[in-house]
Amino acid sequence: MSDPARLGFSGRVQELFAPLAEQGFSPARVIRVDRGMPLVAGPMGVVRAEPATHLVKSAADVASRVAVGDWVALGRPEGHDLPIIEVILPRAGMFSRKDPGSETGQQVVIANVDVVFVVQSLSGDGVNDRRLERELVLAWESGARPVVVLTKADLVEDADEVARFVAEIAIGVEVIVESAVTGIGIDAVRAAVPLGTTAALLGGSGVGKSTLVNRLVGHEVLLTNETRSGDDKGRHTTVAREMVLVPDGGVIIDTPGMRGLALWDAEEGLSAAFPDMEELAVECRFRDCTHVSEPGCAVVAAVEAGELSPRRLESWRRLRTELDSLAARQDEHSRREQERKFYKPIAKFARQHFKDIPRDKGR
Ligand SMILES: Nc1nc2c(ncn2[C@@H]2O[C@H](COP(=O)(O)OP(=O)(O)O)[C@@H](O)[C@H]2O)c(=O)[nH]1
Ligand SMILES: [Mg+2]
Ligand SMILES: [Zn+2]
Repeated sequence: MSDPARLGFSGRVQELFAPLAEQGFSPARVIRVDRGMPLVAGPMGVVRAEPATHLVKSAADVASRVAVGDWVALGRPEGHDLPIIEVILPRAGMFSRKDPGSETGQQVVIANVDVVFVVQSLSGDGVNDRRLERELVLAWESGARPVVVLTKADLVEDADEVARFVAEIAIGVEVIVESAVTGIGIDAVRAAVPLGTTAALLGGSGVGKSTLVNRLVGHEVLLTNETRSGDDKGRHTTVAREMVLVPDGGVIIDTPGMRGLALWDAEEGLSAAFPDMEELAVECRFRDCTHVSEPGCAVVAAVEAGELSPRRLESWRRLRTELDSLAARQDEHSRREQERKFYKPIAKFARQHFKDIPRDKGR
C-alpha cells in the first residue's frame, strides 16, 4: 500500500495535510479500528497505530475519536514501537449512527465517504421500501452521494419494474440493477467508484454486499482476513477485510457496522431524501407545519389532489417522528448534564465546609 493516491489521498486531503508534512508527519488512512486500536495504511504499509494521549483524553468529542476512513497524521516519537496518530484530519463527511451503547451518543461508523451504495436484494422478500427510505436519509446525511444497487437480478423476472418503483422513492438517485451471477450492472457500480474516491456499502445482511465487492475486485477478497501490501503494480489489493481497492478505481469499505443503523441528527438527510416534500412544504402557511391537520397545508392539499402519494407523506412523518424523539432525548440528556454541572461545585462546597461538623453532634 505504498501509493496513497489509491487510498483517496487527493485534493482536499492533500491540501489539509501539507502543513503537517512540513512538520515531519506522514499521512495514513484508517482502515479498521479494533477496540480503539486503529489499523492504518500509508507509505509504510499496513500497520497498527496508537492514538495520541491528547486524542484519547478528548474522546468525548467525536472529532477526536479515530474512525474507519479517517485520514490521520502519524508521528514516530523516540522509544515508541507503534506510530502515534497525532492529528485526525477534518472529515469531509461522516457516516454516523446513534451509539448502540448509549442513550444519545453519536458513533462515527465511516468517515470521508464519497458514494454510498444502498444495497437491497430483488429476490427473497424483495425490496423493502421503508428500509430503503431510511437508508437514503442516512446516506444523504453522511454528505455522500447515494446510489441504489438492486442485487440478484438473475433470480427475478420483474427487475426493471421494481427499479422503476424504486426510482420513484429514490428521487434524484441513480438506481442500478445488478447480478453477481450474470454480471449485469457491475460496470455501472464500478463507474460510480472512480480512482481517488471512497464508497461504502449500506444494507441488510445477505443482500449480496460482499459478493458484489468480490465481483468488482475479480476474486474472493472479503473472505480472508489476510493483509497483503506492497502490491503496487496497478493490481488490486486487499488492505484489510473491510477496505478493498477496486482495480483502476477507488476504495470500497464493507463494514459490518453498516447493517442496522438508527438515525442520528439526520435533518439534512431527511430533506435531501424527500425533495418532493420539501418543495411542497415551502407553500405551507406555517413554517413549522407538521403536515397533519394545520390549515393551509400544501402537503396535505397535494395528497388530496392526488399529486403526492399518501404513502410518501406517511413515510416522511414516520422518519420525522423518529428524529424528533431522538432530539427530545438529547435535550433531556443535556438538561441533566447542565444540572449536574450546576450542582457539582455546590456539592463540593458542601463537602468541604460541612465535613468538620461532628457526626455525633445530635447525640
Ligand atoms: N443468485 C444470486 N445470488 C447472489 C447474488 N449476490 C449474492 N448472492 C448470494 O446471496 C448470499 C449472501 O451474499 P453476501 O454477499 O454474503 O451478502 P452480504 O451479507 O450482504 O455481504 C450468498 O449466498 C451469495 O452467493 C446474485 O447476484 N445472484
Ligand atoms: Mg458481507
Ligand atoms: Zn404542511
